[in-house]
Amino acid sequence: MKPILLFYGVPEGCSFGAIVALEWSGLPYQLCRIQMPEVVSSEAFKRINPVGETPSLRTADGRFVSQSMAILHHIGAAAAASSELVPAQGSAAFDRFNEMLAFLNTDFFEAFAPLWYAMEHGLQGEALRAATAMGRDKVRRAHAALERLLAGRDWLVGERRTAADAYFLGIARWNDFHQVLDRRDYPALNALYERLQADPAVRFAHGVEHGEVVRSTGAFAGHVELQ
Ligand SMILES: N[C@@H](CCC(=O)N[C@@H](CS)C(=O)NCC(=O)O)C(=O)O
Repeated sequence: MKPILLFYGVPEGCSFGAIVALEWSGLPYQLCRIQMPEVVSSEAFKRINPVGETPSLRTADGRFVSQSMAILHHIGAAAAASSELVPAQGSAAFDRFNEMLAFLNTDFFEAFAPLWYAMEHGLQGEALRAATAMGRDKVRRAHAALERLLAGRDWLVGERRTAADAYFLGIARWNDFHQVLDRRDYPALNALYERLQADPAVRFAHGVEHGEVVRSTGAFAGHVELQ
């Protein structure tokens, strides 16, 4: 058995939550840095994930798993049950976890898609205006929905953080890039965001993305090259 290996995308991709979840898991793991869009779309990386996206993960028994939801579930199942990264299958918390993760991975993630598309494809004129208006509207709606989903809760699922909270942060920070809204207008969402920002695993993941030398509070076993 080898350590889990996570292929994470930079800059500031949605792999962020998987790095945080690995830190929280206590599992030994390595990281492989994948530059977007150049390396993620290369033939070498498509041998790992034919879709050409990050995150991807090599499991301890050598299989490749892609898609954030599958990766976060894998980490949760491999970690000690006491980590509570993913609630026990069959529990009410498990249903809530999947509900939150699906919302984040579809509605919340996709809300930002027109804004990224406009930027990455250099849209101009009316096309730019249309994509920007659509993206800004979708981001506001997704934040309002998440604020309602969070009502009365400190964490997305229950009394404790789960892998869904880690994934949330990796997407929510995209607002800082596109400057759509003031997060403080969504108090429960903002409180979750700030609580997570203070977490040592989150600070570690930010440092890793920025290529800094940072101390793991989990069982990080270093970087490896794609080759
Ligand atoms: N459905 C996938 C989406 C993954 C995805 O879109 N990843 C982006 C980064 S957040 C990516 O790799 N994009 C390739 C690129 O930017 O060239 C998942 O949930 O993991």
